[in-house]
Amino acid sequence: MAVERTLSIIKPDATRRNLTGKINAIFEENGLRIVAQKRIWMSRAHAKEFYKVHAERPFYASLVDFMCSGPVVVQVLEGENAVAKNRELMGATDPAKAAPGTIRALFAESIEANSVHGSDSAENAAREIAFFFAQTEIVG
Ligand code: IDP
Ligand code: MG
Repeated sequence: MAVERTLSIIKPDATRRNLTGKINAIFEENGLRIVAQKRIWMSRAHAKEFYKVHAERPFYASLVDFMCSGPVVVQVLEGENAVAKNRELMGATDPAKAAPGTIRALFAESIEANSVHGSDSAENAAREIAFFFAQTEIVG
């Protein structure tokens, strides 16, 4: 295993319900360190660009609207196997299928408003971190 970084987003459904601290506690209790974090309100252009891999999917327009519906907290998490570890802590995309105790099982409102985003590969993590953060904004 190696120390990795991954990009996490606490989505608008979770910031609206003041869940940032509870979600961050789950990361920290499970060995992921928050090495950069900021609260932003994504523009439509940014949301469309960030999720462009899903541009042909039927849920794309609604997903873009949702991601712009309120503030989000974007963060860089660091730790052993951080990409896979974060995906494990998040749980399945559909909260109905997420394992008990995972962030989505605990907090998600729906398959769309599912509280968190996490990069799905080391390659995408690097791309997504660069999308949101300058090198000088990340500790270490
Ligand atoms: P992931 O976030 O677990 O990696 P993806 O398949 O990459 O899931 O989908 C990106 C995001 O799009 C999901 O987190 C969720 O917000 C939304 N989404 C995915 N599938 C659906 C769907 O079937 N209906 C509505 N929204 C969806
Ligand atoms: Mg994904």
